[in-house]
Amino acid sequence: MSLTVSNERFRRRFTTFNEIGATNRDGVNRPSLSSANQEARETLVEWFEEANLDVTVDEMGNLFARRAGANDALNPVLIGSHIDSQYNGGRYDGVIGVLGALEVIETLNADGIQTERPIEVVAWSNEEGVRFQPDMLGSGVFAGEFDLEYAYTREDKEGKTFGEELERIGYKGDEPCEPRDLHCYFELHVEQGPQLSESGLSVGVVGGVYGFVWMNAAFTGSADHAGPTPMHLRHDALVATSDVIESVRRITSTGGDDLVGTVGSIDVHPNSINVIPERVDFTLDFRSYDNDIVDHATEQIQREIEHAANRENVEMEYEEIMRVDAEPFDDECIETVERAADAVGTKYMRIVSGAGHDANYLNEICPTSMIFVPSVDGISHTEDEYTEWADVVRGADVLLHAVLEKAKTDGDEQ
Ligand code: HGY
Ligand code: MN
Ligand code: MN
Repeated sequence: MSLTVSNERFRRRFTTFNEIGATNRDGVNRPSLSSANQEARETLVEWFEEANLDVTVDEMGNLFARRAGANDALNPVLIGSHIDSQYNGGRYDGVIGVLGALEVIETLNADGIQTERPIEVVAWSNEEGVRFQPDMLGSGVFAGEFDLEYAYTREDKEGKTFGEELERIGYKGDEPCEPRDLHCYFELHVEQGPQLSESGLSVGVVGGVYGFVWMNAAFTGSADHAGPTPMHLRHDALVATSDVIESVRRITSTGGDDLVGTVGSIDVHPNSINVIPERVDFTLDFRSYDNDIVDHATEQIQREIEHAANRENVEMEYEEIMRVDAEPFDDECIETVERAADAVGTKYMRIVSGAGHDANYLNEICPTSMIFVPSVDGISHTEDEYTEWADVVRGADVLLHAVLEKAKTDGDEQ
């Protein structure tokens, strides 16, 4: 029987951790840098220290916990994910990747296994991008995609900045947040889509992540009385917005088989039943594994915004807040995950991720791959997100064996 993680210890930690910020519908509410996120960080640091890991906090609040290797000068194997959540999100998204990585360490400790290479567990800041856009901000600064000042000035809807909130919760660390030598990066995560659930398989070996673009857009018309104002005199920001929302479906229906588009957030001002909407702010999210398809959809939606503004004679604004390219993960790391799945004795399928992950950015600075476990009915980013516990444990076992393969060295590798 190959080495396996402790089901009991892992489940106990998962249950305890998800009591933090728990909602009354079995979800969690631990948005980035919230007090619940602070409590989650404190719990994680406590568990890292109990596992005799050397904990560091970097300038973006990314948490690193290091286990020395026999040859500690070698580049580390990095494993982890994120612990910030959606507003009223699921208990598995991100969490199983961080607690699964910690469970790998606990298993090595319990079995007295000394790896050649050091191993580091990471919990990235601000992966979800719901409170502070863009998403994957902590790993993005670490990989050199965004500079620190840009990240610190990102504001939430109440005008609070990322830097202030990081300071407030006490996780604005001194460790530089910048690229450094890593041997490789693995991330265990729930699939958040229907493929594994439909296939009946427990493990997805992730070959890459969709490229995607996020945009903020706004229309400004004229507020006026909903009663006496004749229709031909109106400049209704919400009518222009509804034209654009309708065009998202038109673009995705013709833009490419895997193209998806979403308007997820919309704010209407003054949002009053008998006032013609003066201003509407809304977001756009387009994704595909083909970068040209994402670029084409971006051009099309910009045209739709311009046409809608002209038709309704309102002012328009839009800005691209992030664009990450689809890039295949490292073949060697992918094959390591496949061998690890074989070692665990579980069937798997190759899969591409429609959801963004910190691995998108790690893939730019070191060999990277991911391990997926099924989301029941593909549901995620809601309190109904669910994964069978046996699948979570199997995913952690695959992570354990991928780490064991990569953390030993043959000869003079660095
Ligand atoms: O948007 C995403 O795919 C991720 O949850 N940040
Ligand atoms: Mn996630
Ligand atoms: Mn997510």
